Amino acid sequence: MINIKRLCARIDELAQIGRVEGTQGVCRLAFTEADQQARDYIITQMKGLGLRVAVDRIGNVFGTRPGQADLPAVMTGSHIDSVRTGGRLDGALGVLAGLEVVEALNENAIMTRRPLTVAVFSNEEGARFQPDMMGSLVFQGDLDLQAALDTVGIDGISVRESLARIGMTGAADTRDMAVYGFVELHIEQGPVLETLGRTIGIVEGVQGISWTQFVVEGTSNHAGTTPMNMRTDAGHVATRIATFARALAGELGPAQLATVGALTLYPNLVNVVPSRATITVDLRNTDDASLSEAEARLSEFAGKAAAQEGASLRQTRLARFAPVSFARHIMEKVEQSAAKRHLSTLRMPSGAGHDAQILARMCPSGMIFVPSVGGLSHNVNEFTNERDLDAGAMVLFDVLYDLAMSPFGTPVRCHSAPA
Ligand code: HGY
Ligand code: MN
Ligand code: MN
Repeated sequence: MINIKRLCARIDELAQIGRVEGTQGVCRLAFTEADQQARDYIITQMKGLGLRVAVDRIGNVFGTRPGQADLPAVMTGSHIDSVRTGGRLDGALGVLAGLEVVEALNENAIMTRRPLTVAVFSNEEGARFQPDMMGSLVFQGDLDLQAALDTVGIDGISVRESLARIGMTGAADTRDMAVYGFVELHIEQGPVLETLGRTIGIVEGVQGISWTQFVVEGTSNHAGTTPMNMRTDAGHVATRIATFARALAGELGPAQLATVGALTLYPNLVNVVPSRATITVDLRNTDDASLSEAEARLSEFAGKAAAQEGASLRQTRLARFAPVSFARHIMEKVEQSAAKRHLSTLRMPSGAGHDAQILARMCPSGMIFVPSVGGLSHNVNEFTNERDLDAGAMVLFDVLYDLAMSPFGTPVRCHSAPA
């Protein structure tokens, strides 16, 4: 049913929007022109497939194919925003494979019992505006729309202002959209499937995520005339925090990850002792208690390092997600489809955050992974070979079809209902 050439053609077309010159990668930071152009491309594709399109006030896009019965829809999808050095598949694969499933159903004149919705969630990456998974959090209900719109990004502009600048004028109120189940196809973004020679990842859940920003305020001074014992060097404090975070991951064992992704100094000049340093630390762990221990130790160390230097310190939690487990019956459907298609599988956790972990708060959710060549992602050279893309899309078709033909299933909580 899946036409892999057609799917790859859409992946190529979408990858032209925000393409990083001279590479296969993309830069489509959330709520930028490129992000909006990508949104417009998907909406055009959805309309071409006969889907009923709704765009909500944070820019989430929902394309719905009607079913025989007016029941809660089965939903698939992902995101089209990217990091600055993004690959062409991160998020895009999940959205475009969802459209491919719709086209395959159209071509074969199959009417599923339940409606099928393909979703594009805004600002999954959280690279420009934190937290990540912002669009799906607003849809699910755990992030207030106005709070999201008021969020100021790393470039000092609010989400509201950015949406106005790109002319994104979604107005649909999707708070009561009931979802029967959510399944997201995504590249693994890590080395595990490739290393073990498996094709399909049966994702058991998503590890916990903690993002913290530290702002250290010291005193700018002359690099040549200021004795070492008379400095309040914000940069020195920040680099100690970075070194501690790395050592902490080593001490807490292989499940603990620590990344310093952003570090800016002010005035950032060769001969000036920095007066301000801004540093972010991304901590992840499959175990929530260990993640909390890592957060506490990092925070304590940062406070001590700043005090020893006579500097002030401001800590801001930019994102915090507890580990999430996916629905057993969806994992089983992924496993059954892969077995029927003689595809090798591996049950595994997700290292990366995904919209599916937010949808899991409101309906049974699951994910399908396909291998990333070299384990590369958040890198313009991100790549998955066509055979694996085809396998992932076929398994997605099977699972969505199975769910969409199901008349039964656990009642889903519309997020506007009490938790
Ligand atoms: O950070 C993440 O894990 C995801 O790519 N937003
Ligand atoms: Mn992603
Ligand atoms: Mn990503």
